[in-house]
Amino acid sequence: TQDAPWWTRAVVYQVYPRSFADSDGDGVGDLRGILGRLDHLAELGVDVVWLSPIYASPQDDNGYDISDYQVVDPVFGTLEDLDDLIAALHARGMKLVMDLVVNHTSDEHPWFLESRDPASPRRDWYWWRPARDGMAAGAPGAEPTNWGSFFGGSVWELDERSGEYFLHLFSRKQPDLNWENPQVRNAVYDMMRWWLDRGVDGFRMDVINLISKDTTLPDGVVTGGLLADGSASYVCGPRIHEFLAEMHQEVFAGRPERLLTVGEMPGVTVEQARDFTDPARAEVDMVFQFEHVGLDHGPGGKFDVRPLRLLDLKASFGRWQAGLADVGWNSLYWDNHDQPRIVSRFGDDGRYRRESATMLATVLHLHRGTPYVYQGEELGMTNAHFTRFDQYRDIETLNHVAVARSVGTGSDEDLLAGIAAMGRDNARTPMQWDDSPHAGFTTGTPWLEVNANYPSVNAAAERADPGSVFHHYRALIALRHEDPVVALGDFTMLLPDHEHVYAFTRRLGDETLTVLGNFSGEVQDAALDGDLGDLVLGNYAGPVAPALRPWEARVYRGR
Ligand code: ISL
Repeated sequence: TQDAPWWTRAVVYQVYPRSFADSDGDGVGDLRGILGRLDHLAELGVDVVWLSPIYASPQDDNGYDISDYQVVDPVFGTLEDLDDLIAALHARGMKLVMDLVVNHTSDEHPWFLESRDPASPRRDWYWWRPARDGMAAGAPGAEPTNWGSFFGGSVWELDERSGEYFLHLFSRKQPDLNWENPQVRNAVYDMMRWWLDRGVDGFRMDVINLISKDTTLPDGVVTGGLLADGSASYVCGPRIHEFLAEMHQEVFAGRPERLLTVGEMPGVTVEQARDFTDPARAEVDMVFQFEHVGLDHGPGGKFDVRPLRLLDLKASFGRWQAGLADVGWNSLYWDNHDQPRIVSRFGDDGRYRRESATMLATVLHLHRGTPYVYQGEELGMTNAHFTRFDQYRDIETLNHVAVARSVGTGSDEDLLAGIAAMGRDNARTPMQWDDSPHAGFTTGTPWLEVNANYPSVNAAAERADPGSVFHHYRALIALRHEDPVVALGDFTMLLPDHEHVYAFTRRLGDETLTVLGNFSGEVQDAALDGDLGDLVLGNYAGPVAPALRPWEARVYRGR
């Protein structure tokens, strides 16, 4: 167990800089704001900070549309601020992982601006295609393929200048880079080496399994509506393993320090993830998979919400634990800047907010894999509970509403219910530091409304209460640091058919941890045979009852 990589014992904390802490009163979080809050992270005990994009950007998708990879956007500060952040984290024994967004750039990146000229040597750096055979550019249905984009509408945008279309899997301001071109790949690798030389400790790679496309660009099958799902042509495309192995070789191999790489991979299967994270193949250390965050999506997609069935969650996590048991490694997450708040989603953000948030944390963190905590999750922050369209800012949500209205599906009431449950702004409301105006996030006007519950749900209150969500996260992180069974023990699912209780063991040598979580607001019997040992962690005070109380979590250690 001594030679297992350091990140098996580590917990990563994601900072979404726009919403973390604002030092200059412009209503948008910034790097100096983060620097002022490092005590919070140190007290929590996390090992790594993953910083969402702070690069120069028109902010069409809050920084996931980059116009210069080597410049810090003035809204977040300066390169000097970032150097200071790296140094301050390192001084406290923490690492910094940067977001790497290289499936696409901004349409305002100089590479794309040059590429718009058909005679430019950079023309081939993006995916330019003429209108469909025999059709006039701009005519309805003349797009080179019938694929729909992640953010609504076609993936193709016509550029009047050349009369050709460019591909964008996300917004029209996020043109896809052409990874077939070796110059593109080398430019990306140069940029990555430049950041590593500056002292960053790894990368979280945005939609990295979408970078290789089927170059024949075939139409997809239209199932409902006008546009098709083109994902078969770009999810884990033909050259994806080759590109990631090349990146590893060019950027990471031979570096003296052991870095951390995590690939965000929508649509990845467990079999594919095993290959991506097999150390012998040297591609990435771990991936973010999406199965468990799709379990409450209906046939109409993410905004067509249905209740979670616990058996589906167990089946899914169980397969990932088994599939990556001997080869590869899991990442573990409930929340990030794209997902609704877990306590509102799979827990109870009212009466049992504290209990359900701590139960969900316990179950997740004690799986085998590296846990990720998204800012505010450690406080039990909830969904925004917005009631009006004009409270939302996210491009995905706004485009979804526009598309639904243009095709006339759904009442306003249904639309509001869908985005209130699933919209990405739920995760993006400002961090709740204390009960002062705007939750202590800013002295100005926050770019997105602060959650109305900040007077009671905030970091100051959580830190002052030993039974809080915050102190439970601290205890879970400390347990991972202290007890090797958490990092490296084998996983066995128990009670796979119980509809409300999640139960499993972790075993290493002669030690066994047994974890129980009640996924309901009712008392549940979870009869497990034998002596489970000592209770090492729970989320209820006082004597242990025979049955599990609402949203109760227990961790036993036996030998
Ligand atoms: O949240 C989603 C929409 O339902 C996902 O499809 C999300 O767009 C996908 O996980 C990719 O996310 C990443 O790339 C996007 C960016 O908008 C997200 O914030 C980022 O995490 C494009 O760069």
